[in-house]
Amino acid sequence: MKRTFTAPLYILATVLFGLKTYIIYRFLFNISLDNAMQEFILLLNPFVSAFLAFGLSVLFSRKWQVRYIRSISLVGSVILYINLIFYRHFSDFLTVPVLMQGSNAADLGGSILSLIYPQDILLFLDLAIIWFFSYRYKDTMTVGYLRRKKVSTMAAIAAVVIINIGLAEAERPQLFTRGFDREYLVKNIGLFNFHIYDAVMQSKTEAQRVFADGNELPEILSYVNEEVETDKSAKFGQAEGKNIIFISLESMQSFLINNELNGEEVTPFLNSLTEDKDTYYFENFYHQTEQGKTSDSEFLVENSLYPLPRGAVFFTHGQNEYNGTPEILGQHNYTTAVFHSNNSSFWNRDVMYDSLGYDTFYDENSYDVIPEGEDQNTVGWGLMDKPFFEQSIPYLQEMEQPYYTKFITLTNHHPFDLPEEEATIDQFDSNSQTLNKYFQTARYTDEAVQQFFEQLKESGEYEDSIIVMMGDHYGISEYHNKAMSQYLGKDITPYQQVQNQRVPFFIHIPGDGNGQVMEKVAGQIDVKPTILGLLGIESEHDIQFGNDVFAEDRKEYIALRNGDFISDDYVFTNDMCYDRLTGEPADDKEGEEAEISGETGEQIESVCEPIQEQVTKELNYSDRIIYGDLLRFYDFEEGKEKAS
Ligand code: GP9
Ligand code: MN
Repeated sequence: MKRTFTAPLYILATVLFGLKTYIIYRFLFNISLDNAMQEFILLLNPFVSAFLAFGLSVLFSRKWQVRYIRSISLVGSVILYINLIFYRHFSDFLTVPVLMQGSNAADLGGSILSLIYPQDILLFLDLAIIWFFSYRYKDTMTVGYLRRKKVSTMAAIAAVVIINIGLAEAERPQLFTRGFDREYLVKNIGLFNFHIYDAVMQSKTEAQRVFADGNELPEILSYVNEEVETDKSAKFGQAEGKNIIFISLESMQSFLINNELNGEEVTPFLNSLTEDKDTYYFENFYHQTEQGKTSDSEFLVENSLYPLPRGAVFFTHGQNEYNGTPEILGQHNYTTAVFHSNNSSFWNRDVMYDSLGYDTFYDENSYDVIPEGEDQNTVGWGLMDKPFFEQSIPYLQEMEQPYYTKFITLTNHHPFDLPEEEATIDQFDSNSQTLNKYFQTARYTDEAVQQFFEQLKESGEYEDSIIVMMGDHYGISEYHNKAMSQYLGKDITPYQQVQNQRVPFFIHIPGDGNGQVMEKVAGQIDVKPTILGLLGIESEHDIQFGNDVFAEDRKEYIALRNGDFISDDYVFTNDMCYDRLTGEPADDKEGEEAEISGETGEQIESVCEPIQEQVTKELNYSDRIIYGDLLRFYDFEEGKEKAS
């Protein structure tokens, strides 16, 4: 006798798909769970989302129920899987703006393949079962529902959604208004509802530009003047008229500097600079990037504005009005150029570099790139750093001085592949291939930079130049924390995770003589005012959120894009305040009197609170400038709103 199944198809789909989603959240994403309630919400929301999606099928005729359930389970599985691949690389979830950068994903090539595992096929098991049942038992598992049943199912859906959101709000107040941490959103409302939220945010963002006018500027201007602006530093104008050679060190993190692997220095050349008399090395310098990675770091460096909480500002607002360093220096008779051997459209650079005021972009067409054969000079993403620098020198020599140039390296990029004969240090030995290989490519870039210094000297470009070098963002994401903990010999606590966001920052001034290791807290937002300060260019009319790193009266904190921050005294992350130097919780005040704020008379819950408020305000001002394209209403000469 043929077996029959009478359970509704949508219930089967809800259970199987919900279970799969939960397994992915719990075991394949690295979502931090701090208490039992968070565990419960994470378990609940996959089933709520699945019920919401599949439950709607009761509204349809039997034929359409089957079609609808098949399509939803297919689309849902694909969305989950794409997110998983993305997550394996970025430890982050997709957003609409990132999706629109599909061209970038296509260029990931080898990177993507290394993120797909054979056993992933198991993640489509539920889909196979749902489809099988939908063919085999569609007669018994679907019914034309009566009106009463339709209404009660909709009511049940509404009820579970409200319970889910209610619990999430209780666990995480202002979840939706603050919303800038994607992990919290996914953890609380699930990936699919997060995507809906993200799409709504996107349309809101687009509307913002249309409705913006200059009225918002005065408030922002007075904030910048009162809270950000510093006096001139002692080094103001010290390098007047010099060339600037800025080198973006792909994925270089500070933990490599002055550190060893099997008793060998990882980056001997960069290490030697930390002791060099002409070099200032900043050991507490943080990257502040988000989803736009390298391009976000470029945005910070050129504008001293924050990149966006979602997507890459290079893409989403590439045609805004800016007042970037290249444009300013162009007005001071500088020639400006970027050197980077990749597609000019990657990260929308061709468009954005125009908006920033660059004269020339030497992209991959300017280089002799040999992808295969005996003379092959590429790996992974393209031209290797050594030939890249070598081939750049003649262009540099041709340029009219003074110049402002930016070199973007590439070899030390995920998945950190390197031809065997180029490797001059062993791999690390851990469960993470990524971290294991990272040391070799980092060493390669170190050698490439050393070689570039020599070539600059030989070609006569060195003497009159200042060389600024900066890591663009992390190379080793949270996903590899187990291996990182093995290498660093300590637990990766939330505090340590923030400390791992330090990237090296060097300012090399030939002939300076006072070079030293600088302990002060600084970040990518500070690069523009620092360079302009050294060159002696007044920036009092600029709208920017960073400070000259050499100024005495600097702001006391660096804001990360997710609202975390590092101040002189504290590290704030995951809603916890830590002592910056010891990593111990800073609010452990048991038995002590709670502090009372002098300003509001209210009880201060955390010593981090005042800076936290300031950080939120500042990130918000920066976002408003970008979303509203507000600089189009600003007169940089006069330092005030344009007369309309
Ligand atoms: C691409 C290169 C790398 O041109 O800058 O980009 P990333 O993936 O690091 O943002
Ligand atoms: Mn990068």
